[in-house]
Amino acid sequence: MSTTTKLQLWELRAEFALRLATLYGDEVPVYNTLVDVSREVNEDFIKRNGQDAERLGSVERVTAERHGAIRVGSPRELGQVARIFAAFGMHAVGFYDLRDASKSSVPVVSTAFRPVDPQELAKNPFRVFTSMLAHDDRRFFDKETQHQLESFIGARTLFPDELLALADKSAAEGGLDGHEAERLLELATASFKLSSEPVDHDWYFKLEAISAVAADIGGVPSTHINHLTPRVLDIDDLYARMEARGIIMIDEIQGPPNWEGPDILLRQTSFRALAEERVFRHSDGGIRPGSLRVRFGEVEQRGIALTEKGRNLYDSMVAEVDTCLAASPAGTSRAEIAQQVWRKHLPETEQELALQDFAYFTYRVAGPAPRAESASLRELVEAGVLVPEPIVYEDFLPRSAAGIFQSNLTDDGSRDDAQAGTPYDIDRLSEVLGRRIFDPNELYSAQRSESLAEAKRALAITITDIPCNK
Ligand code: OOG
Ligand code: NI
Repeated sequence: MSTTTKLQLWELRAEFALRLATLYGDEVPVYNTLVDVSREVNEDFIKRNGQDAERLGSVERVTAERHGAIRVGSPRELGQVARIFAAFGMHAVGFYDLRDASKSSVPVVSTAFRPVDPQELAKNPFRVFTSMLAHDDRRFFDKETQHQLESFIGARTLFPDELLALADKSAAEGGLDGHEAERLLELATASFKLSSEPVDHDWYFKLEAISAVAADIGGVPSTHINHLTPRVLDIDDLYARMEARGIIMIDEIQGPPNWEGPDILLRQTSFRALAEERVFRHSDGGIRPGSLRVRFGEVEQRGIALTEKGRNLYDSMVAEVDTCLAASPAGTSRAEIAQQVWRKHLPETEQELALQDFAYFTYRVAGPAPRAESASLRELVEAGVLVPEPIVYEDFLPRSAAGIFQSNLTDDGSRDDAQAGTPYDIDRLSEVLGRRIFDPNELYSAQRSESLAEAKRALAITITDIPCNK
């Protein structure tokens, strides 16, 4: 890397994603298989679908696209993570409470760090789902364990001061010069490498009995990249090809079903990675090798972002699928029921998703303005004057996230629901971070409003029913 040119935030982000991929591929070789198969799936999809294949993102973007996941132990650590990601132009978006989204013991609250600007997303959309252990939640941890967690986590250093200082500089100056950029990338990547330091055996397994996720976060001296997820254009095809290679996937694809209408939100599936060797320190003072199986492979297919109205519909459809499935004979496939529910409620075309305000679109001017002072959005779209272009869902789904956490646990752990949980929401987590967490719907909705305002100006017309809800 040249030492004179300044690297912009997006260039640093793209390079960071690449370096983490190399690191993760070395640590978890099956990840490389996943990436190879994803590439094959995408190439074949593009051959089959031509131009249409790029409707939800350019081939370049989708091929390079990854999300990672990390887990940290305290507000202090989460605050540091926010500083590091800001160095790569990634900001906290959305709040996910996985404590209530899962029946087993997943004592974390989460956000995702990602670019927020559409141009930045187009350049490189790297995002990292980031969870913080809710060590003060009595449903999971008694007072003694809480204090032990606080002192264990309080005593470790995940991120060196040099990294934090470089990160602040990059965020403040919109990038770094070659030499400093190299150092930032080196230190940031190394912070997410699996540590070879011995793990305290008794402490780790005490936590694991409560929650494997808690042990993975608070039972080890450092953090690590937990998975890295490529994006595919056809996740059913990916699923079949991975199984054909003998890789056992979780039972189902999470999120919306495969159906003939538009893809919405996010579909994901995963598989457990192999056991990894770790060194344990035992109570007799001995240091002996053992293994842990905490990391995994995940893949995703992204669809269109839903408005609040669309999201409410989605949530009610998911509930309907659950009810139907519970009332169906054993062995009935969820996917089949979901398809039926989708066909019953969801518009089958992008145009109707847009016009009924279920999903977010931008609007491209494609024809001359009508000879009228005003027209409705429907009239303009039906006349081909405006063409809706889908806005891709850039975020996550709490139920799928909980499912991914859960499917990779060996057991449910323990929780005591008679206790009150610590109240966390987007505002409280923003305070922890020391910066505001963006509301994803505000971002999508602003993108839509801007494009409609531009269309209005270009056509010099009043659009009578501009959607303004989130
Ligand atoms: C994060 C799980 C959530 C997703 O894609 O929904 C996630 C974790 O395992 O730490 O990555
Ligand atoms: Ni994930």
